[in-house]
Amino acid sequence: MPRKKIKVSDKLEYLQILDEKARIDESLDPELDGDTLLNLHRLMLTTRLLDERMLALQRQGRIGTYAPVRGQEAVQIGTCYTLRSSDWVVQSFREPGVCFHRGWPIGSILQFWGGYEEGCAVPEGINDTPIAVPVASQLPHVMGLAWGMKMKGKDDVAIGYVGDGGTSEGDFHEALTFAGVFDAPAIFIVTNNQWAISHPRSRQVRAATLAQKASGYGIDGIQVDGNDVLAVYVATNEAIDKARAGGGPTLIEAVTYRLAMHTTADDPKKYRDDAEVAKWEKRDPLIRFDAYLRAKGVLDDKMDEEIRNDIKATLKSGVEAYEAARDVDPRDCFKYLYEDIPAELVAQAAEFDEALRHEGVTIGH
Ligand SMILES: Cc1ncc(C[n+]2csc(CCOP(=O)(O)OP(=O)(O)O)c2C)c(N)n1
Ligand SMILES: [Mg+2]
Repeated sequence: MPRKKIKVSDKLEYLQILDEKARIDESLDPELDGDTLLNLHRLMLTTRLLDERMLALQRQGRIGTYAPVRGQEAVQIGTCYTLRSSDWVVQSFREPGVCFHRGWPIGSILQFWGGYEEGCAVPEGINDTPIAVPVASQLPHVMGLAWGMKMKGKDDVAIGYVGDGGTSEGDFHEALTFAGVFDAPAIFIVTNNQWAISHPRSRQVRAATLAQKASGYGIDGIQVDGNDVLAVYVATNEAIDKARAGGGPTLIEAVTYRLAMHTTADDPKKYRDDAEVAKWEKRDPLIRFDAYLRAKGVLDDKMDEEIRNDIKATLKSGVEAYEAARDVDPRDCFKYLYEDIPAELVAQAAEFDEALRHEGVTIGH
């Protein structure tokens, strides 16, 4: 027959285990032990409280800018929880929860958002790549790292993060094309938070899901409820196990919502309705998981308070470490571009010195 149907893929699934009312689908329950459940809770809460602290620090002028992650905590923690330290993590600019779980000191995360070059370095001994701000530019690195590990005969994986907006970039296409062709142990997490700054998901691409893009590259794709940490955990672990066993790459679309502004330089009230935000507030991943743990008898008020106090102490010492190391000389910006500093920069430096004197500002060294 000259015209017939070609079967492309009937594998696309949607996964939710814990629904918005904190009811679990017992047939899908991964039956994690109490310690693991509590750790997931602790890490999501750390991400939330860190986020709140970062926003406050930015508003107080103590860091430069910040890209909030409120509402996306389950995606971050569910995807990185079971990674080995030898696996590679490739982040975008909105993964503070992942950084924390991978062992980045809070002070290092603050240094990045404070604009210090030291914050661009990955802390020693952590197999992460530096935070990538150019959208989707990090994805070819996921593929490259994964392919490298395959060539070395290791069973480690590379996992990388990108937003809904990033799936429209050429780098996304190139990374998935190569990952598929080379059967690389790569996992691509698409955090579909419904917005790319002011551009809504509905105008990002006509495709009904972002997960279905996987089939264009011949790899597996799945869409999960990104506000259900159990679904994210299960889908990611399946992808990790498959990749370690030589089964190749997976794309996971985690459907969630950016509850706050794009960055601290943005005002989302200018382009989206409060009603939409309110609808997603009800799906908050922390509220859902908290209710589940309490109903299960894993969490109570006393434990919750202890966990919160622990987290607050960690955040406090992280902020102190950042501020103690913050005493740099802004005049350094004149020093490192030229071997022989041009006359106009010498003049600017003198003018800057004069301004500092005028304001009575004393600089550390
Ligand atoms: C290559 C590139 N183009 C544009 C920008 C400016 N920019 C920063 S974030 C962003 C939107 C990204 O949206 P999405 O991929 O959905 O990630 P989210 O911000 O929602 O986490 C844009 C356009 C950039 N950083 N890099
Ligand atoms: Mg987005």
